Amino acid sequence: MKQEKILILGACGQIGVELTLALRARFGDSNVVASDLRPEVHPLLAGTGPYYTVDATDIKAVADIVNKEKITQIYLLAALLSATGEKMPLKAWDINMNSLLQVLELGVEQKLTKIYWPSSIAVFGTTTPKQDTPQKTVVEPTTVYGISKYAGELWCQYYNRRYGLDVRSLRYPGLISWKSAPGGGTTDYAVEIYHEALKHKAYTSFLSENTYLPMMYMDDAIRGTIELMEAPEEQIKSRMAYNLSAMSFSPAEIAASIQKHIPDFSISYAPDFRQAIADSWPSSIDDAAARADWHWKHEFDLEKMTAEMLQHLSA
Ligand code: NAD
Ligand code: AKB
Repeated sequence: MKQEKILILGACGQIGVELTLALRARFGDSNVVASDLRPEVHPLLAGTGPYYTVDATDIKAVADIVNKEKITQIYLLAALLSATGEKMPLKAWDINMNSLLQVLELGVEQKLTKIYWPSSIAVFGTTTPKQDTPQKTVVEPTTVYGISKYAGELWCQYYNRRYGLDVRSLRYPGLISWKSAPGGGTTDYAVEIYHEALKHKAYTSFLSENTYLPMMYMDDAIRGTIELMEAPEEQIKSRMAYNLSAMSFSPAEIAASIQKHIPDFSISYAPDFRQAIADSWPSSIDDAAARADWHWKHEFDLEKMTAEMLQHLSA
């Protein structure tokens, strides 16, 4: 069997760092080429394998790496997330859409075996059922980020139907990690709170007390991504992104779980522009299709995640 060689675009971000390390452990360091817009590789990736500085929207530069490194699969993670996207909507559209369209074209031209591109719960909007949001439902995103993700899902489905390109996608919830920092999303509070709890025993949340959002620990997200990518092709019945779920909690609930370890931790609330984004998203997600089609199963709930986050961040 031909050795697969993976290119990751956006490898220095919150997901990219951990996904690059996990894929390198699985396929060998030299078979996973990391790249990002950042001139310097992320410290956790330094010395672990090849790294290129490249703009994911510069298709010629990306194609040059694909040819030079004999790349067979691309994981496209470069994007502007929900909160940053609202500050610069046209730039977010440009980065999120053009990188995807060009990678899809490259996939066809270069006969890539697989492409991974993540979507988000941000595809859903205020007209979507809020609890246990189904895989297929009303989809009217209100943020530029959500619009780009939904349009992207349709493009992925189009390239699969029209050209047979094996492109796979997940609608991640908010991801919580200790190795790498989040990059400008609405769910970032659920990472910041652990850092502040350990440093200052206090946190001011930019989302209100009872704002419930779907969330997931990074270990589950990385395992789910690899399982999706390794599932036999006939199991992938949706070429729109799969809903993916693990837990749902509010700022008050994550604070209560931290107080079990740090009893004098206190939380206060000062909602900002991100509250409106959170209010437009589901509170919980129904991921029955992922569980049935390729046997997705999460491992971390809020209590298990809090124990791990505090242990790793205080080590
Ligand atoms: P991040 O912001 O932490 O990382 C994105 C990386 O892309 C950064 O290192 C940035 O330097 C890089 N980048 C930005 N523009 C680029 C460009 N033009 N060319 C090359 N690199 C560029 O984001 P993340 O959280 O790691 O997200 C990765 C993907 O997963 C994104 O598509 C995001 O929408 C999706 N996603 C993330 C979450 C989450 O909670 N982290 C949830 C849902 C979906
Ligand atoms: C964000 O908050 O923008 C991301 C996401 C849920 O897509 N974490």
